[in-house]
Amino acid sequence: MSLLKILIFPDRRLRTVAKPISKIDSSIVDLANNLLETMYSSDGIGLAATQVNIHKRIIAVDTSEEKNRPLILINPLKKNLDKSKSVYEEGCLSVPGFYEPVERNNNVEISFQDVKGEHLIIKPEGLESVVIQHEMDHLDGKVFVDYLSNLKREIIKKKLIKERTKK
Ligand code: QAP
Ligand code: CO
Repeated sequence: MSLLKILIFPDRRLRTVAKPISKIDSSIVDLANNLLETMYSSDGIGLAATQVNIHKRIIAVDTSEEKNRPLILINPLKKNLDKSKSVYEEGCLSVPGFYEPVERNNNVEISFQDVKGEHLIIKPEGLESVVIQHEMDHLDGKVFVDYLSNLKREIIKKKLIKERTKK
């Protein structure tokens, strides 16, 4: 296993649209394990391959209290079951130090493949649903700050660029 380096907003590489995974082989299983290891070691609850500069459609999520319920979604697709939405304070390992409210769908169905290549469908609830939708956005080159006002996004951008030059 290995720790992967996480891209920080406004890195342009976060805007890349990831490609579907056609063959789930041992290199994809390795990638899944590395995403989980990187997520846990950074105290994250979700991480998309895009964030570690690997542009394949795979995300890691674990919203359990004990951090013992790893979830890997390969080629995830979302269906909105109705129009109801809720607001949640979101963060992101690619936007360290910032949490802002974002509105997302409540009732979604996610179809995906697991690391064994099995096709599954889940209806996530609460925080898990929010995190899955947030991570799926990364695969399309979207970051949660895109939902904020231009002013808020520009302030966050400026602060993160300043942080970067300090290192
Ligand atoms: C996405 O984000 C998420 O700023 C996953 O200093 C998170 O795991 C969606 C993190 C919350 C909805 C709600 C952020 C760790 C982790 C930070 C994360 C930080 C250290 C973010
Ligand atoms: Co994120």
